[in-house]
Amino acid sequence: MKALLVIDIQNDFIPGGALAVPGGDEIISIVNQLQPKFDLVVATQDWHPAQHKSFATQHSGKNVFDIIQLHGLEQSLWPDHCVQGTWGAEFSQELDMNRVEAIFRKGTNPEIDSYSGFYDNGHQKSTALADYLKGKGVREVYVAGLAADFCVYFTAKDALKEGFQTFVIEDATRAISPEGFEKAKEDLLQKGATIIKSTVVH
Ligand code: VGL
Ligand code: ZN
Repeated sequence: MKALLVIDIQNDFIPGGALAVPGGDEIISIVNQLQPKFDLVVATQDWHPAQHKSFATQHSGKNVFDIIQLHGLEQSLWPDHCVQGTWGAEFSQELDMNRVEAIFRKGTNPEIDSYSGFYDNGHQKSTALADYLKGKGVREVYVAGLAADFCVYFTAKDALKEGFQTFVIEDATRAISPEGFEKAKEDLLQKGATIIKSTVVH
């Protein structure tokens, strides 16, 4: 059983959104074409309360992209994004949601960020995604979506930790920082992931 994890293809992460990933819109048709090739498709949705502590606006004197310590963890500060119930938090209109069996929301605790679809950044609480996939008999997980150097990277890392054979579909993701993604890829390869192109998925 192989599953496609569609990570955070939300308005705020595509051009026109609050935390736009360059070229983020270019992956959507690829993700749509990939979906029928999988036994199971699930999506994640970054879903922050308005006062989320990953927002620079919640820290006086701090700027977007500053790095702070938050409850003992390094935290990059972001523009307000993916606020629950707003347009920016909605999935892109271009994304085909018909085959998506479940949506896992993350980043709902205002005190801690959650890049991975599986766990928060402190690995304290699970979203139940791992159990869900295991319950469906999934052994192979393919990761696509946004952003390559944050939520896709952390999701793939946790997928490996959970024992899934893990693939990152390189042309079905885009990075906030291309250099950041190069480092992320090295780390994922070293941990046992496979980086592939969408053309080899059948
Ligand atoms: C993400 C930064 C903040 C992502 C989410 O989806 O990669 N990045 N929140
Ligand atoms: Zn976020």
